[in-house]
Amino acid sequence: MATLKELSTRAGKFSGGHRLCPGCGAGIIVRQVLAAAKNPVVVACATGCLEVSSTIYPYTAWNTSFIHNAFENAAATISGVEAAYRSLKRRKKFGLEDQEFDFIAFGGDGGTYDIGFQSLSGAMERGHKILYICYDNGAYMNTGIQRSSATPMGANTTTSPAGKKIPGKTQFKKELTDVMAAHYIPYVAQAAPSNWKDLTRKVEKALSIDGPSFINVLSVCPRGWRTPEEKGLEITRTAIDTCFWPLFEVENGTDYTINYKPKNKRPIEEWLKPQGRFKHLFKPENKHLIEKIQKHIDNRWEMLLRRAGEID
Ligand SMILES: Cc1ncc(C[n+]2csc(CCOP(=O)(O)OP(=O)(O)O)c2C)c(N)n1
Ligand code: SF4
Repeated sequence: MATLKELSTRAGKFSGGHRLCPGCGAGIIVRQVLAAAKNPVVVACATGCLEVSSTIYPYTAWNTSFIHNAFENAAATISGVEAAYRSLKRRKKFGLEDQEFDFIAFGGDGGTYDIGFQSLSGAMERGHKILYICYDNGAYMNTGIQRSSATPMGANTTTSPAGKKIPGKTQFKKELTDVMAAHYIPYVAQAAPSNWKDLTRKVEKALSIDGPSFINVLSVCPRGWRTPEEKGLEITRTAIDTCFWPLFEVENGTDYTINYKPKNKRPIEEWLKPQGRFKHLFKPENKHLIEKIQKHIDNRWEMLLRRAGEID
């Protein structure tokens, strides 16, 4: 793994001065991901908070090549760029035969789990040498906190408003990391910026593979989660310690590894409590929902442990 010194020299690929909210996870994730890339990077970015806040004309926070495309096709765009690069390299055009690039797409959960899913699935299945990073903040934050298929059960969003009719979102979150593993691509992982060494190692591994890779990264959104802006990484750690967001990787679709096993798995209340979007769950009439969420988390954690061969 690159040393801290090396990482710090590469950190300038995404500069400060962008207009993401204070405490937003997306900027922290992009800096960590780009620092882990040792080659020049070509980025494609789906519409969303990351893109609109970092590319306000005539300014840009990206010291990389950068393509903004439609909301739904970051993966298609970056796979086209990669294919064009391979073709030019083969034909020895523009001196590209001596130059390596890393091709990375970024998308929020709306642009990845939902609207960009078909282009992501297609690009992965075709086998391009690209890395897709989803920064998952669990809602369409940029357009006003609408629920996505990544929104956790019980979350209060503008399209799953907690009130008399419903107690927040009624469905469990789609587990996209597992869905991506089911593409049987070389490398899929789940990570978080609080565990930066783990994230850095995963990005390095993904970029070293001659084929497609996908990393799903938990991204705090103080505005949508209704959390204090300085508490982001602490809350992210709680997601990992409660097993709401396990850190794991999957090679070639079947080879699961758990990268972090909490010594004492914390109760899911500790993840829900600090977030205003789950406030209503702590009313007596919603107690059963917390129990339901806990059961779901426990089952899922057990399933992961089983897949990783940690239990029978
Ligand atoms: C096809 C299409 N539908 C809707 C929009 C409007 N839109 C722009 S950003 C956005 C939300 C993005 O959410 P997400 O991908 O989760 O990223 P975040 O804003 O949370 O970072 C939406 C709905 C659009 N640009 N294109
Ligand atoms: S709304 Fe959320 S995701 Fe968007 S910039 Fe602000 S903190 Fe980041």
